[in-house]
Amino acid sequence: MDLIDTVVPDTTRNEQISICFSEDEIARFWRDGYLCVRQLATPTDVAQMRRITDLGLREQLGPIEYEADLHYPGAPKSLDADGGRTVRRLKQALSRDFLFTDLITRPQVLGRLQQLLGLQVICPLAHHNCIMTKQPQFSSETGWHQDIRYWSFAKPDLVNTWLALGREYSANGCLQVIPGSHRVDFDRSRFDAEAFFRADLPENQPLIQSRQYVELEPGDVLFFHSKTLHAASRNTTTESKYSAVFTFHGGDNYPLLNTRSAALPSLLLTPGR
Ligand SMILES: O=C(O)CCC(=O)C(=O)O
Repeated sequence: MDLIDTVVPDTTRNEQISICFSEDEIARFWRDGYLCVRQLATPTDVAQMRRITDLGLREQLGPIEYEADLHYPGAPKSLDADGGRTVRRLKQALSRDFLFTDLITRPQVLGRLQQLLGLQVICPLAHHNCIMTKQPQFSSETGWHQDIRYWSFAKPDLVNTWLALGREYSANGCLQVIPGSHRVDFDRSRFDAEAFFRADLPENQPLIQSRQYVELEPGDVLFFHSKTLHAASRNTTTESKYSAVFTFHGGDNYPLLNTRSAALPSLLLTPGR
């Protein structure tokens, strides 16, 4: 197995990034349910995270979620089928290298999360905390959903960060989001049995047509609310797409006992460097 080089933090670029959102950016986040910050991670961060990802994929270092586990459209039918070992997520990213903790506790990230969630920011290890991979041949299509559908918290107010480790654009399955959808109180009937927002319902069409493709460059971070409807298509290019994804909530929120959200501990974030 390869050893990964010790990380030498490179702050040359991201120190130029402000440590907080402007008032206008905060207003836009709450209006739209998402906001991108460009170049929040440095090229050195991105290169090192890609090395960690390559190693995890090459050595199949668990815990791993395979495309075949989820049966989304386009996924291999089973782990034994052609492409059955196509990885969807390298889980527990925070345990794979300290660099991920370093990144989320930097003032440029933690400061922004505090503006959205309050002074105490908590990162549940049970959700996201992964490197998502979208591989050309066997990637799948993720239908419209709110992340809160998977989770059980006292309040549905969590914020995700999605860090691009390469270019993300429509052909390789970048995220698509529906602005303002986190503010809508949807009737349950607008979702299917698996809590996907139904693309076949006429009443859902206006919202789906208002979708925005979130194009990202390496090092860009998308902040989005756990109720923001989002989806992604397959990767139709010849290159894999990698993104490091984490979720956070404030100190006034907590996972409900005996649920998957409480199955692992959480990290209370304190400022790093
Ligand atoms: O990249 C994708 O397919 C979307 C992933 C996603 O939204 C999720 O797993 O919650």
